[in-house]
Amino acid sequence: MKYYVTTPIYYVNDVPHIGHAYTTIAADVVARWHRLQGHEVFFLTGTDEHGAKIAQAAATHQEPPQGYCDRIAAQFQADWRTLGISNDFFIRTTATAHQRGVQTFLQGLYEKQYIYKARYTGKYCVSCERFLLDDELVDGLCPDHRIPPQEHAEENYFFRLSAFREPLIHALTNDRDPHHFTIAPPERHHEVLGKLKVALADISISRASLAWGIPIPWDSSQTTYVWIDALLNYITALGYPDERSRIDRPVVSNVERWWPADLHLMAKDILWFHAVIWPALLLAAGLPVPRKIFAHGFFTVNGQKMSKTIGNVIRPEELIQRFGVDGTRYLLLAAFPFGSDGDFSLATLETMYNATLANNLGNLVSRVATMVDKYLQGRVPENAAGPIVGEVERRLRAVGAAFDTLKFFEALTAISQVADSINQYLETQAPWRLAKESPDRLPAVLGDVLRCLWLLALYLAPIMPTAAQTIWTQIGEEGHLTETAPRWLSQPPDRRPPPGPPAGRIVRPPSPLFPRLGT
Ligand code: ME8
Repeated sequence: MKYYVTTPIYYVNDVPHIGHAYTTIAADVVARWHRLQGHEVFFLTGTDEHGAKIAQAAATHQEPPQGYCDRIAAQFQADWRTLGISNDFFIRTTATAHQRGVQTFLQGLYEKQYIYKARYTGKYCVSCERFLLDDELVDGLCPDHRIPPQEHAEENYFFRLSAFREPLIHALTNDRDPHHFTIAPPERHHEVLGKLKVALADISISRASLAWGIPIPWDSSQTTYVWIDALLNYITALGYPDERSRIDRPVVSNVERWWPADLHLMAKDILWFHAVIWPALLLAAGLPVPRKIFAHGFFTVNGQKMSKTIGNVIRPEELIQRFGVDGTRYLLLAAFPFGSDGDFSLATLETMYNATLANNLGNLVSRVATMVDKYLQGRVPENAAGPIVGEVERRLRAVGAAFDTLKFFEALTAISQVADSINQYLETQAPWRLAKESPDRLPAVLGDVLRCLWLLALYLAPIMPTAAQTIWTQIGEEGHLTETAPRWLSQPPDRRPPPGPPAGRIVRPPSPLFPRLGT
């Protein structure tokens, strides 16, 4: 099975913050979860580098636009490396190959007469990079950015988006439509469908007065509207239009191999572009539409929208310094259900870190390693596989199902409850008492717990790859978890070998996985 997952490509008007990290970590979890099951994955992220907003940011920094974009794009790449993001490619919209792909795509639509020229007057919000309708304005201001939109009146090229209203409604509501696709969570599907049913107007796809963009191929006095340029990244990253493979049949091009995307992930702010404009562009070009579009919620920080003006923008490195990379990945996804809006405060993240990571999970791993070291001379005992192992495996299978449906919060809650149960099992079995009263029962109890930790590490790996590998090695496994896991997970549950490290392996003395935070 193959799986193509994307994040939005982020604007380089500022350095990455935890809003960008949130979606990128979620996409990384999905990518890692699929790889863990032995699927072939293409995971794409990148940066959106054209348009008025970026031109302004470069001017503010007194840098040439390309140099400015290079600097910020490098920052995104560095942050994603630090956060353990396993993207297979990083697309930048100022790359020559992307620009060529955009021009080929637009030329195709122009030749099919999906593009026409008209005069346009409208109110443009540079921060949104879109035109706002009069009824969207609040006191004459953009509702999101609280700034007055700029009046625009110019000749532009338009895309016949209105022609796709019926086909899109049909594709969304009929699963037998060859272009069927889904929008999740369901409330987002209803929201898009509701709006589509009201009306769908053509959209301007070029700018006459903005130089920082991709020239329209048949009229170099205009540049491509940044959103059209940006959406096309999802196919130009695959090498669209793949001239070589057209000559080279039967070689399968990367576009044929990976397109359509299985999942476009984003927050709800940019759903309309992905759920309506993007599929319409693809339909017009005769290309398949993405299979699923998932729009998660928007979060605030201490109850306020993150903004430079308020000064409450949190950078990923601030969380990493406090909670480590794995802690940050865990906490961002464990704080509230994926798909809902939420709020972060450093104080609640700290409480959660100490309770679930330091006290529960970290402590569990370290006490098991200590006991195996002390009572069994550090050796993994023969397989006993008591009922707790089957129980933990069954509960963790539900975690897999939660990953499949992007229910990260539910997955992490379940993992934490499993860790709780294993801790309770240790309390009731009390190996420290067995050591005195019936030492012959010790191997079975501790062996079971080791097997449970093996399972826990496996299901934790998409979220906390480093901690999972540390647990894996600590309980006596050799090699890399990501190499063993696909062989195990890809088999039907009733045919899998028993979980756990082989008997006789050495369990290493504990090192703290998640050091407790001082108050
Ligand atoms: O919109 N809560 O880029 P962008 C949750 N370039 N997610 C958040 C967030 C928050 N507070 N803040 C940001 C663009 N995000 C375009 C996209 S794609 C073809 C072009 C995340 O830099 C979330 O994924 O404004 C949101 O959709 C995205 O950042 C917007 O990033």
